[in-house]
Amino acid sequence: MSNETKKDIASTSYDASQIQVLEGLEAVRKRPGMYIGSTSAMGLHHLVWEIVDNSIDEALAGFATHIEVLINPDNSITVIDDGRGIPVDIQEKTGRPAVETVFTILHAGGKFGGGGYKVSGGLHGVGASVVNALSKKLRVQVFKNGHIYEQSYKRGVVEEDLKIVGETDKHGTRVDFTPDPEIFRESTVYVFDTLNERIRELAFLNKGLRLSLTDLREEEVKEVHYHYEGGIKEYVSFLNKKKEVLFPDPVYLEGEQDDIVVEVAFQYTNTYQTNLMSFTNNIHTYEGGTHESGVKTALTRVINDYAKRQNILKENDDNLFGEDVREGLTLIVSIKHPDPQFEGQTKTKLGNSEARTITDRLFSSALDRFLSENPAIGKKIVDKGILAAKARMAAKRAREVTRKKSGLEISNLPGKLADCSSNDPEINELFIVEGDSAGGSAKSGRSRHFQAILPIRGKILNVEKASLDRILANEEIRSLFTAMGTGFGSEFDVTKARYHKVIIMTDADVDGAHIRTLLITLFYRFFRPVVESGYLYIAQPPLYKVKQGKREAYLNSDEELQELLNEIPEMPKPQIQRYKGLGEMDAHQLWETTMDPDKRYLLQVKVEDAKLADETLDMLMGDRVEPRREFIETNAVYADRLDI
Ligand code: TTJ
Repeated sequence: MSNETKKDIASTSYDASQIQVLEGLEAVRKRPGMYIGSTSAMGLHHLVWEIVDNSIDEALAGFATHIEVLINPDNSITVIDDGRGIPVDIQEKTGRPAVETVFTILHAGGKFGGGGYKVSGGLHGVGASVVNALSKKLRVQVFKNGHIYEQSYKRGVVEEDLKIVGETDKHGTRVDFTPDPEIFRESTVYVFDTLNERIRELAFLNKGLRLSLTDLREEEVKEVHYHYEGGIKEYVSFLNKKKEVLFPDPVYLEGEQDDIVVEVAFQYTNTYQTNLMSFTNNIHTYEGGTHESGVKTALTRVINDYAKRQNILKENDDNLFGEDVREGLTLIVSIKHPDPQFEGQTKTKLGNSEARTITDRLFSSALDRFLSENPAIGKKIVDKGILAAKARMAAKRAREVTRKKSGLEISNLPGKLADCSSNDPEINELFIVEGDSAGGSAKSGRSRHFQAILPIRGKILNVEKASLDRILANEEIRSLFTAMGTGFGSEFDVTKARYHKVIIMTDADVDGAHIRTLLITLFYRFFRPVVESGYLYIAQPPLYKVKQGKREAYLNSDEELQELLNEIPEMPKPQIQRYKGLGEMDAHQLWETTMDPDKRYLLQVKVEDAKLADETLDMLMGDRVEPRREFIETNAVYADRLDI
């Protein structure tokens, strides 16, 4: 081939790749959402993960051991790793340095090095060129072969050729980028906590890897370092930190087959909740998938086999269900797969069928060995599963009874319920009232047509501590379930709700607040769709009544009272009555101040509020005394108006 022809080919391919670059850039900047999900705060943070994922890949390949992320004072981001450094040699196909291609050609991310586990092939997995296109400025430095190579870009466009700017004995890659405010119009301000949480998770998921985050925006520099030799085993301990555990050390196992690495860590708590998380190549597979179902099947099978072998379950006993052996379980399964297939609504469900077989096999044999070697723990786990099975069967019986009795016939409704006469859930309201005397006032004060009253007595069962069968045996709770008409557990149906406003009406004191927290938790746990539909409310009974001559007013807070007292004349002397409980109001007062839709003020309970109540209760009523005492000590001043 003549020299001239060679040059021709080179320049042709150069032009071609230039066109490819510009077209790619334009596509990304025109529809950024297609590449990074959105241009909101989510998309802004996504840029960091696109870059960090490349360093994680280099760590998974066994070369990088440290990854540093900096939030600079101007909200630009720096990511540094100590890997091999992105290749700088000229590629035959493009005639450009490989590193330039990484930052300018769409989807070029995974092409170098081949093989290995690529995080950057995952969720969005669009690579560094997208970050580059969406950055006002980006600079890459490669520390390699004794040199520091550097190239800069503006909105994805190369400024000048890759050049050597210094000498070094280090190896690694550093990227500095400033998100483009023309793209991220909502905000270009990074949130420390958002970055921090994912970086900590990445440290848990990649044992031995050192990750740090430094926030240089404030005078007082914030810096966190993560390094977990135990990986997901430490993650499980972290998740169970505030819970009482069945055995002190989480079980951890690791195995590899056909280039698929499987890690599982688990530990039982004495709660009734299950916390099972799965990951594939560091991506949280929220929708589960084959690795998750492999673990679940194995867990159920191995525990049942063990229970029968040890004669804890008798030959003819029913097997424990999956849900039984998962009660109280905190488990993480994390796999690394060279070619993951993500499916499902949000592409967070693993589809590879071989992942099921491998996870099942590896986990089965490890769990089997663990149980054989630790019979005392094995017994505890089986016993807990048997209790859960009993609760499940009790719940089923209870459900059958409620089903038989269900329907909207008044005769089947709980005796204590004073139902309304309307059959229209849209206008119907259920007041859950603490105490019989307040219940009495509410019954006589209400508008019978659309307002129903359910009085409950004392402190209802704490649903956090109680097991399912006790919850269902509790009379107060059963009447609530029946009154609501929604059914229970897997048969729950929010469209059957008999009231679209459920109003918790308790005293404005600490006990009232506690009962309210319990009720909200109950709804959060067992009627969550009711909360999600916005049907749950809190009544606001007044704290004070002020009377001056013939005029009177009801006030809901100390501030309102003070305001009123400042406004009205000093004479005649106003009479101030402080309501300690609903019982102190007569039927008419209760209607006027708290129940009359025209005058009352209701607080709608949002799912986040309910979640908070749930967590508060978890802490206040859980087994561990220490956090509870801390809470009460630090909140002692507010105890009088402990609120949610
Ligand atoms: C690929 O295979 C040959 C040796 O280098 C491998 C590589 O590309 N390693 C690598 C890339 N380490 N770190 C990166 C990287 C780091 C950042 C911060 C950003 C990007 C896009 C890549």
